[in-house]
Amino acid sequence: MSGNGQYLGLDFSTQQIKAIAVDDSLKVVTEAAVQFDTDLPEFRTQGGAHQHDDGLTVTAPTAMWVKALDMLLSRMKASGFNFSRVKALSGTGQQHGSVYWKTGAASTLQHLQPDKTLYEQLKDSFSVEDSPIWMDSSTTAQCRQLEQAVGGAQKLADITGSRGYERFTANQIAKISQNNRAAYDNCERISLVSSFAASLFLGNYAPIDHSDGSGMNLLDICERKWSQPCLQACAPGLEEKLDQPVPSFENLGSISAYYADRYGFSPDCKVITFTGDNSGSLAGMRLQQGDIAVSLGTSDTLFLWLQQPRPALTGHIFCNPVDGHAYMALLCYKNGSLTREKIRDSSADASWEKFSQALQSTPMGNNGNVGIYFDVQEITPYAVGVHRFNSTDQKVESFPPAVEVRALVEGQFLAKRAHAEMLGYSVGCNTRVLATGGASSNTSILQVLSDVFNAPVYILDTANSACLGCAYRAKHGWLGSSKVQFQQVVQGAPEYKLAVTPSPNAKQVYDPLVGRYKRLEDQIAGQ
Ligand code: ADP
Ligand code: XUL
Repeated sequence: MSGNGQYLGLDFSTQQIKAIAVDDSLKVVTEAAVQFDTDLPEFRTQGGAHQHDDGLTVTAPTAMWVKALDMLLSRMKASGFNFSRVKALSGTGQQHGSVYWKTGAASTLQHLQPDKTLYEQLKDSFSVEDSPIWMDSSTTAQCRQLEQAVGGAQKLADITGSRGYERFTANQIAKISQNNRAAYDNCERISLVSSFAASLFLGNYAPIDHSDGSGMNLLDICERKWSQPCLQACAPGLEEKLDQPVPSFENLGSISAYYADRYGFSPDCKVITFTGDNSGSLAGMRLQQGDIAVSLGTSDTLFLWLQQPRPALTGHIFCNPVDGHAYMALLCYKNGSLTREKIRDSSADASWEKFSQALQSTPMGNNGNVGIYFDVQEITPYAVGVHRFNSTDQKVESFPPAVEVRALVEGQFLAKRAHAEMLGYSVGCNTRVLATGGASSNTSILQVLSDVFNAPVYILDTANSACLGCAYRAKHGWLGSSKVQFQQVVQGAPEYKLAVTPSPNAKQVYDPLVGRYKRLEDQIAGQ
């Protein structure tokens, strides 16, 4: 599997686009990025997005993403990157966002002229100029309509892996079809951000992949086909505008001649199906069955590899991006690092060191004291507020500082375990917890994580795991997904580091606490 070829991963994320190239041994050889707000100020985005006055609608200019790609590739060329060595490329996009290609745009894509930028040629190719993105929460009415049409929220989750969520694409498409019918009718193809980005490289419409397609409330995740009842409830003539979804590792064919002529790519460079950013991260973190990945960044996310999905009213099940028979679960928490910072400031003199000492000086299980700290409206579950309970489940107003710190961190990890178990996950003897994100540098926090899951915690230095994962996926797709498994392809990638192992008796303390935490959470979420 060695040689002198390279593989390129692209990431079309919320605030920037990035590229990472790896060589045949999966060593990173080049990184490049374009920041939307600062590199493309003419689009007037904040954090890559336009926040609308209703406080709910959030969009991003589609043509900005096109211009960003021109800039990214020009920068790489100017820095001397040799595109001719790239054997295959793949990529990710922020999930759920959608692109509306105007009637006739396919022809423009198929006849890209190398003496012009992509932006010059494609800027007028979209019937909706600003794409709805994942931060949007303006489609509650459409969510309820869709749930009702298929027989309720749990039924929609059983089919598509998630109940109706505002940011999910079906609800965004339904809103456009209801409120802006001319734009809907004048659109010949709807892409996700990921398949839109793949289309730019392919010079033709790229299909939506099963994994990112699972974030739409439209894909039947067991059949891996569009769900007819969901399509029909969403908007007229939708299947034609989506075309059929494909496995996330499919080789889509050679790159458009535009890139060979303009940047010196090999005409044989293959485009491997693009997917969602969380799916890309699963690949970048090289998650295996039994592993659990916890990202402790601005918000906390958790991914799982699942063999058997069990969709619930919280959390999401997606088709697995690297194995066509498996699934992944995703849980998203808004109250992550910012909440830990708040308690650090109020109970540990604004010092991570004191925060860590508080965790070390308090016992596992916190003498029965449990806390739920949702400073902002939480996604998992949909609840808000700070709630403290003593060992007899009585609500209390405050905890001593060290108890407060432990209650916060234990509560955050008990919540993750409880919700992961609801989605079909169970801690086994081979379970590894893979931690990443800013707070994974704190060993005391990792010790609580390890104890709550009764599993060793490993750390990864993968700030760009989604982008890197797509460089790995490009190699997998190029070698042929039917010939080699993804896990074999990434065998040589940099290893994880063991950070902590569970304390003796952790299982006895936390197994019963998970159920108790869930009961308390249900109590506050039902209020
Ligand atoms: P992003 O999601 O924006 O990529 P990062 O993964 O970089 O965020 O994480 C940033 C967060 O890491 C900060 O908000 C901070 O609270 C947290 N962090 C940094 N150092 C520590 C530490 N020693 N202990 C706990 N949390 C930390
Ligand atoms: C996942 C989600 C975000 C986006 C942007 O459901 O909405 O993680 O993918 O990163």
